[in-house]
Amino acid sequence: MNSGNDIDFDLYLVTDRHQTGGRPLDAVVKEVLAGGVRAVQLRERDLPVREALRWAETLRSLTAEFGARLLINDRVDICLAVGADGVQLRADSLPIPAVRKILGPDCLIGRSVHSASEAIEAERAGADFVVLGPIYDTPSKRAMGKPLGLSEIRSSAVRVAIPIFAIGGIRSDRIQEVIGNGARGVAVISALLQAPNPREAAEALLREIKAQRPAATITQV
Ligand code: 3NM
Repeated sequence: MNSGNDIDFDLYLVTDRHQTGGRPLDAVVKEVLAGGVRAVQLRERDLPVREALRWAETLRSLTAEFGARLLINDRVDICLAVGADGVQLRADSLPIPAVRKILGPDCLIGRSVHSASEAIEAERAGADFVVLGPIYDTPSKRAMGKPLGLSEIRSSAVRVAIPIFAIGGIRSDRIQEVIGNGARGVAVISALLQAPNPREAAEALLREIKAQRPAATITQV
């Protein structure tokens, strides 16, 4: 069973400081937050733990300033140390029930999944939401093989009650179809971090999500 934690965001920024075009990550994240994004995942997987902790502290202050959620990829210890809102778990992370015991009922647990069956498993294990991808081709995930396509969102959405965030190659012109196929929202790296104007890019993505949400229905497979 999941904890029943409400998810209060539709657009989820995932960080990658190598994709900011040389701009400091914190400056770009601040612009994205100013544009209305209410959830950020720290995902700097190539960093030693102490440097990751420093980024977590920086992003904790920034997200707090904007009333936004901060989630930490994989590292439950960093989440606790900086008072983040939750973690984003991978297949090789600690299992969800163990993380729930450590972090308690109120923390957000997101699970990254690559199929409808993994989404079902994540929900059963107690995840609050899943991030499903890669939906489209994306340079950051080519190693993972073929994109899943919209049908995997559809088959997941009819099988799980927790929110699904689509990831992988999401741009504003793709929001309509991912939400139309049952995603609650989207998670992005390049659409925000590579944008020449990250604040405007965030506003545009949020506008598109808001335009689609009232019409969003879950199509039966
Ligand atoms: N996870 P962009 S795809 C971090 O499929 C990540 O689990 C994925 O980057 C998954 O928004 C992905 O630039 C990369 O396509 C997302």
